[in-house]
Amino acid sequence: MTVLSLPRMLRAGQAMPDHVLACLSFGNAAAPQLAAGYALPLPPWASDAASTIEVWPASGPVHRYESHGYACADDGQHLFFWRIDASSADIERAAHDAYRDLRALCADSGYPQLLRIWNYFDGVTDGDGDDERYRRFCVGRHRALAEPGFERRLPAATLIGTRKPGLQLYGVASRNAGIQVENPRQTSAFRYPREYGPSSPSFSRATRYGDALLLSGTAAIVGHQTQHPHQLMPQVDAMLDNVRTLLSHAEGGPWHAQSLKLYLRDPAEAPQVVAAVRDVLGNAAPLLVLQGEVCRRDLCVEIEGVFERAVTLPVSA
Ligand code: 3EB
Repeated sequence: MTVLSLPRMLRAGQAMPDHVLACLSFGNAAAPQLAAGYALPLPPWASDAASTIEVWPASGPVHRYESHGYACADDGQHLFFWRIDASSADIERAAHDAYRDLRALCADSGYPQLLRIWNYFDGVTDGDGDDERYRRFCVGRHRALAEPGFERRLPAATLIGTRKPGLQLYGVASRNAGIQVENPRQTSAFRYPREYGPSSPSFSRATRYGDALLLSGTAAIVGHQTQHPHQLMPQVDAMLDNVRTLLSHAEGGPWHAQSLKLYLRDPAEAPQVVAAVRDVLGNAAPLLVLQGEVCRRDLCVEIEGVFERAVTLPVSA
């Protein structure tokens, strides 16, 4: 098993790794101009967060190229891919084409295993009933991915609404498969019932890969139902219960948080939410708070994270 160098949050001035697959900055004009740098339209909450970048270290020299409409970076072990579709007006089509091209990219590049994917686009909950943009996105994504057995190898994912138009998609693929993890407290998203749209959302709750557990965007959904609609702090508790359940259910633990991202509709609410997250997941991991919309109107908050297998230190005599 090759080891994935986990993404790290770096503050301005902190040393960069020698080789880098990608650097992500978050909605801030002041972000350093970096090679392999990508900007996400997600305003960070605090000024220290504004100078934070997410760095994906590479295991060695990086090959950069464009293929199938994606900007690609690979180090021989893992492939980082990135794409912006400026036109997201027909979001079903944009999603279909982006995922169709991603499948072709993964197959052709020798990195057939999708581990983790992030999806960001505007107006996620605009439109009513089956015309809602999130539901149209799910239809397009499902149409591009569906084939026998695909629900047993879905990547972990995040999907968040932005205010900037366009579909932005990035993630990482590998040569070796990860292990799909579902949450016993939640209906698998790919089995959500018809009331949530014509096609179910194609993602897993987490991917376990070597010493890493890549946790998908997790909200206050138990079974398939939103808990405490529109109520922030009760949703935070339900969301953290979901995370706790998944962490204890995923084999190979105990797992500890390595980096966390929290998405809030209203970042002014961050302090109390951050305190609740710290109570459950500890103080050690960097936690980035970003402004974004969860894909159900009644959901206020979502969390994602990278977790690592706890290392047992040898006891010195
Ligand atoms: C949920 O559990 C909340 O459609 O890719 C979280 C992560 C959510 C990913 C996606 C949706 C997605 O249904 C929303």
